[in-house]
Amino acid sequence: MRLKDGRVIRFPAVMGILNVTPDSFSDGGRYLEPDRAVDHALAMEAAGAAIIDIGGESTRPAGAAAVAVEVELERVLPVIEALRTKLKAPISIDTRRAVVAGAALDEGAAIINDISALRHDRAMLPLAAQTGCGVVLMHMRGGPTDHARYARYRDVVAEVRDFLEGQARAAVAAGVRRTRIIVDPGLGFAKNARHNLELMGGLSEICALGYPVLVGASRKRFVRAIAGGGEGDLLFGNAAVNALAVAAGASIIRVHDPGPMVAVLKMAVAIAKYSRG
Ligand code: HH2
Repeated sequence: MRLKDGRVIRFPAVMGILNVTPDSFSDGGRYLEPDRAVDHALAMEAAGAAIIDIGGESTRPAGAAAVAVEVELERVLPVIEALRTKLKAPISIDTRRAVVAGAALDEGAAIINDISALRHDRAMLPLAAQTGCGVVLMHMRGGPTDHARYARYRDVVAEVRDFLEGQARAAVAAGVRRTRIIVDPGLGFAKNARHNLELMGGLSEICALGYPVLVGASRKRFVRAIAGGGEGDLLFGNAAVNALAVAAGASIIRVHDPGPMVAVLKMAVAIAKYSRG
């Protein structure tokens, strides 16, 4: 994907997660201090992450507390500003708020990663269109605190695919470039473990939409439930999800631990070249 500033992200790629929050479910509190956050972003880039995804609001299902917009800005902006001259990899800003996204883009972020697929804040769609940034459209129902309630589908793969297609079309109609859109089935957001597995099993149908697909399974509850909660169990559980995602045609895997997942991606890509399916 060619970004507005000319930088190119080669797919499939690893997106490294940087949660500048006190309460994210797996790394909350660890990178709240800007220097530590900056060091971690640089370490993830050195480990092979091609995108650094920075978020200042936790979306963990267990009653994630809504964060004031000022707090979200105070968390992410100093980090993005400090990374401006240090980081080569593009930054995506993980937010549902146009004020935060706009400020992050001004500081040099190149992609908006919006778990509400630009629906939460009406100013998000025009912002994305006007700035020419990349956009991640993720499927979710409800909001961060109540999405579990909406985990009901007749055919989760078809419904998620149709939603993503509709949101991508709406974004294009509003002026977002088709070539800057990434879609994401939103594993764990208004989905139970079975829904997540069905989405993984049907991922190639979502890839068939023709947009790069992002898969974010890292350390999520369904991986814990199936692979086990120990450090090794989670890592290898995630590795399996990411390898299968790449085999199915995913373009971006969103991970907390880029080092091992870059190795997983390289192996999956090498095999995919010889796929007969
Ligand atoms: N998952 C989380 C947050 N943002 N964005 C996209 N596009 N896809 C995802 O699957 C996704 C996301 C939740 O994970 P994490 O960032 O680790 O935790 P928290 O939201 O608690 O900060």
